[in-house]
Amino acid sequence: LALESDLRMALNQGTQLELFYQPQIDLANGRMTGVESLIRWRHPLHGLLSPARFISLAEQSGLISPLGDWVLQTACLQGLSWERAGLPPITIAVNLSARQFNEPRLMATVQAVLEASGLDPHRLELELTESATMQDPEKTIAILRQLRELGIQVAIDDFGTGYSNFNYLKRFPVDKLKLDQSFVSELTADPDDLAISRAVIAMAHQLRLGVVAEGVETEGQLALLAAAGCDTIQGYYVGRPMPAVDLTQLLQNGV
Ligand code: G
Ligand code: G
Ligand code: MN
Ligand code: NA
Repeated sequence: LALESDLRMALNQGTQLELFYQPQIDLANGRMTGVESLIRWRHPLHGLLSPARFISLAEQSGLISPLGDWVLQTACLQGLSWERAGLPPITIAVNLSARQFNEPRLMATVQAVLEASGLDPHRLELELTESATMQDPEKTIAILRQLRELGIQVAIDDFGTGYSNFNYLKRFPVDKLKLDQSFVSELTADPDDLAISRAVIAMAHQLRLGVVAEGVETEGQLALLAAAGCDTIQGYYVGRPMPAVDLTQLLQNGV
């Protein structure tokens, strides 16, 4: 496949891949307290490619390993550079695919990248989907404990869309749930989505977990989420995924 060999080349060469960063705003004080790293590929022919175009290809071909390493390393170095510049402290969230999370070398890789970069592990957050955590739930619990011991934060991504299993949610030592954007997009129009969002937030808090609402695009959605006690919001309303230089600018302006 052409795209697969292009991706292999992009990984070897290292200049076509770029991380974008999307702000996360703490509703308690209106400040940016984190960013989610989202990969982009500047393909020489096809232009800027979204991960939807190449992540599953990377998973199938095994290229997700070097790709994931690159993402983790780049995000940690960027986080360190923001920290060194004396900018307000933020967490850097990194998405892990199911295959990446279930690789035996995950812990060694994460530890090596943290040590090499010098980033405070408390600044790193890993986003896992329910499908990644449910492949082998007992193994997941062991890995989550090790990540926690390092001080890394863990969030369950796309919460509510996967194989939600409350029995395991109870046992998984995680820090946050990311309320999927499918519940947020119709929040002001669909009472069922509002009911689900409120219930997820209330449940998360009872379990001592934070909630990040994704895909917040309007002030109306923000108001309902704030009233429901949501901790953090992310979405076009507060900022699109953007290149590191633009995120730096936002941080410097004290947003
Ligand atoms: O950035 P959005 O703009 O298009 O991302 C689309 C999907 O790609 C999301 O599900 C997101 O979690 C995933 N994604 C983005 N960046 C990464 C990454 O660095 N690694 C993995 N595994 N998935 C990513
Ligand atoms: O699966 P994950 O949550 O990691 O992916 C986040 C995806 O959602 C990315 O593709 C990102 O670009 C996209 N996204 C972020 N904010 C918004 C938003 O406000 N509206 C929409 N429609 N998509 C968003
Ligand atoms: Mn995510
Ligand atoms: Na998500």
